[in-house]
Amino acid sequence: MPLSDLSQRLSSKSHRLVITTHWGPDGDAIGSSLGLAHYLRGQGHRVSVVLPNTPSLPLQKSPGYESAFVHVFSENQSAAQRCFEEAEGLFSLDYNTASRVGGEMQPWVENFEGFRVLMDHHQEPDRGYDYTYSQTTKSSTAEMVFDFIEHDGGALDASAAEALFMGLITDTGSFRFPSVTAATLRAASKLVEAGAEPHRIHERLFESNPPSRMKLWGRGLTSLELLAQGQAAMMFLSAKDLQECGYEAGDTEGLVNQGLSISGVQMSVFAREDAAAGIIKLSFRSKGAVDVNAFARANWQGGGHIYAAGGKSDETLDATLARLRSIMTEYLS
Ligand SMILES: [Mn+2]
Repeated sequence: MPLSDLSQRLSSKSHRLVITTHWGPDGDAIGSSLGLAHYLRGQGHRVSVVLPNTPSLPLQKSPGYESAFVHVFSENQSAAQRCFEEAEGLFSLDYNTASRVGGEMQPWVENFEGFRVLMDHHQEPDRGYDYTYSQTTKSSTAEMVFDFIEHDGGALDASAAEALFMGLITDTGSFRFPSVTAATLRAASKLVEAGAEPHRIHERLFESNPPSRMKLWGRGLTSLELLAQGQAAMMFLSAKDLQECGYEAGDTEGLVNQGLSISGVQMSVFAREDAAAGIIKLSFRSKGAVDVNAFARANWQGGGHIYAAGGKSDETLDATLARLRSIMTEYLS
């Protein structure tokens, strides 16, 4: 579907819009949502952003996060629900299926009565959107939002640029994943021209760690185990580890990528015991020909994209690790 269809719809008048993104919002989720919100507000629309739950501390420092138009569903349901009730149009950013927003917010997305727009780079998007922009080759949803804004032709202010640049950085591992293309770098260049300051964003994201994060990374790295003749790396943290180190949300984000830094490793998994939910949360990363989306879908009640996916296990940590050892080895042989 051409982007001009959406531009045309939006340009007809000032709309009330609600922007949503996935549970456990990461840098791309927050960056694409705030970036689009800043832009559309600049175009005269009344825009709110509804996040399913609170993001990590560094992401809370994103420009605009503290604004009155940003709502967290799990924190204030009535305010968030009002955004859905009042909006004429809904955006789904950085998720492919409504269940990704979490069970409480899911019906508000599914039963939304106005027009619905999906912009996302994950595979197999839900049907039933009025405007579907699904590009699985894109580095990030932020890059897709940039494309839309460029196509739409309005002014990109510094706050929007900063938010979108953050989405690019976080979803590309600071421009080093295979998903980075000339178009990604061109978008980055344009965002800097519009006022994004890469060093500030980098400092906010990566040099403001709480001590608990460093302690947990230490334990996680110590748990490293190589599988499949060195083609796979596995790390884990138990509920006890999390408790002893003073775990805060976001502390283990990115740890799974460390496995891929080992020579010869094509696939990395990180398992985290979530005692409150009674599950083991799994993160997968890969490179080359290894597709972790397929692996997570087939075995771990999850999915994502080729090189980055998530899943979960309802078994104990030990049983989960045992199963990972055997099926990862099988998958890579
Ligand atoms: Mn993304």
